[in-house]
Amino acid sequence: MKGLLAFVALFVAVLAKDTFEGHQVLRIVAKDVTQLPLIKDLEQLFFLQLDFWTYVNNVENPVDIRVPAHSLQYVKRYLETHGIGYSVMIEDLQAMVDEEQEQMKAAARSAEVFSTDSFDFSNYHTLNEIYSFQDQLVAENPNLVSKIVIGQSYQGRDLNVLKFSTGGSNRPAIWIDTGIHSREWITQASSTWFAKKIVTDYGRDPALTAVLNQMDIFLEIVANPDGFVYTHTNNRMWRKTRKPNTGSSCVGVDPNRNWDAGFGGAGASSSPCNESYRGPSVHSEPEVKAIVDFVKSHGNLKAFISIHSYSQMLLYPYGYTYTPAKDKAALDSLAKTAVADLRSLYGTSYRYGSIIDTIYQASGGSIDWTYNQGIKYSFAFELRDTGRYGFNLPANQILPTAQETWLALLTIFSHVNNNPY
Ligand code: 0X9
Ligand code: ZN
Repeated sequence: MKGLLAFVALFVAVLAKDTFEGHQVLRIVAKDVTQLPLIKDLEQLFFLQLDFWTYVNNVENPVDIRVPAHSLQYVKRYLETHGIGYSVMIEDLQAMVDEEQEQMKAAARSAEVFSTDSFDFSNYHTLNEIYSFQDQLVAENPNLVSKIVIGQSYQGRDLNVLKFSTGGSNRPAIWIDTGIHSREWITQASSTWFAKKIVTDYGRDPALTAVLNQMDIFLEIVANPDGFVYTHTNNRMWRKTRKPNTGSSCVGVDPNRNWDAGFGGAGASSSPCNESYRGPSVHSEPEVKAIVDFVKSHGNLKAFISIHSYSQMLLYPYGYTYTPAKDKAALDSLAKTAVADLRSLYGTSYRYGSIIDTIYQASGGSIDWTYNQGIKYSFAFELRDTGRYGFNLPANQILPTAQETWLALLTIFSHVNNNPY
């Protein structure tokens, strides 16, 4: 009976999986500001079912849009008619998703992780595998790592945070979250590697050791577990939470527009069907509220780093306002050093600056809120790549991405540790 049920469940899951057959990702480059509203108008044409991977904000940044097969002709003709330049970034999205699935299947794996030494860091993993990895890491390193459950997701999954601590009580601390946007798979994958790196290098790498001798590190590898599970079972391109919206058939809130920092302002949507839907009220999403409560009750976080993908950027506040952060000069110079260190490994180049100047206006974002709470070193990363693969970064780039990002993280950690405030 159990076997039959499992079979039926699998069958339903397979049937329900969204396909991206015939979908292309177009990269649109506005040649002047007059073209921006024309591109923005596409957002309002709901029948096109466009998925904006980057948003319309300024002329410097291209706009990447996933266009379903049935809308391709319309969109291309629209752009051509208005003289707006574009290129096909991803020719066949489903082919990329299939390739990713094949690689996941080909890799030897087990849902239960028996040793973190044999964990396959160069492959993508399911939620269960990552959660099992976390428990095993704690079991192997009880004096350094513990697991804290900061709350439950909308669907009732534990929101797990790994705490790396060498002692003391309520030491100054660094927060890192990954995967708040569930489809950004390279972030959860890199984060899993960071967790192992910390236990491996403590006591060996002088820079990390100095940091951990005075500070704690909190790492939330899967900040949006419901969304993450959904990317595996139903829709690889799912970004938001999985909470239903009253009065709409569209599900989910953008957990990076839901924070109490310029909430509801420009750079977020009030429409539940939009990928940047801000939600019904501030901190309406349990995944966000759990972090808010943790940050407040901890009270001694000195750095807050939220890791996203893609576009290769290191960003600092603000995203909701053009008013420069009062620590802009300090943040800018630290970002500059961090991206230089990142680049030193494989030559990967990152842009850096405030969110609003560098990427686009975004209101209700996490690091704006933490910065306003007094956490001076609030940063957001956008990891690899710059659009060739977008959210479907091939698994063979996990290790290099994690390794180069680690260099930037260590630079930030050390700076924070050496510059108490
Ligand atoms: O739009 C976003 O939320 C981020 N880009 S993404 O493609 N990963 O969705 C950029 C905003 C960065 N701001 C904060 N993290 N606060
Ligand atoms: Zn993101």
